[in-house]
Amino acid sequence: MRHRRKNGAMETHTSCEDNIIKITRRNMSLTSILSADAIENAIKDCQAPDSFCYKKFFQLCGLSSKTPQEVKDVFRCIDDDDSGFIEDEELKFFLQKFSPSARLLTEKETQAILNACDDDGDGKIGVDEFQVLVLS
Ligand SMILES: [Ca+2]
Ligand SMILES: [Ca+2]
Repeated sequence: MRHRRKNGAMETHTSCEDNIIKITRRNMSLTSILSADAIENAIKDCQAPDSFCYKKFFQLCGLSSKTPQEVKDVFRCIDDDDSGFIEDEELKFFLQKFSPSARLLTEKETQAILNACDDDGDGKIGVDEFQVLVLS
């Protein structure tokens, strides 16, 4: 009985620490890599539905000129559930990861991104595919 309770307490402690690490990592990612002005500028440019162009967006927010490692950090920030992939659901909230008040991407826009970068055809974006999309 005592042993069980001890284990339970330890598990709670661990998951709590995990959450803190995740939150810290997410908070630092985008703001420490990209300038707030550049992000604002990029979001403004695609305010109208279906006007999102990933190439232009990555250029305006400054991501295209970052290192592969920095692009990877941004990827991690967009990968909300830490699955190692950006799925369709996460892609919808793409702009909001850069600015919380930004709009959702439309179905057409998320499809356009997937069509452009999903090389292995699994319907989601891996980190390599994301780096190619941003840096090529
Ligand atoms: Ca994911
Ligand atoms: Ca893929």
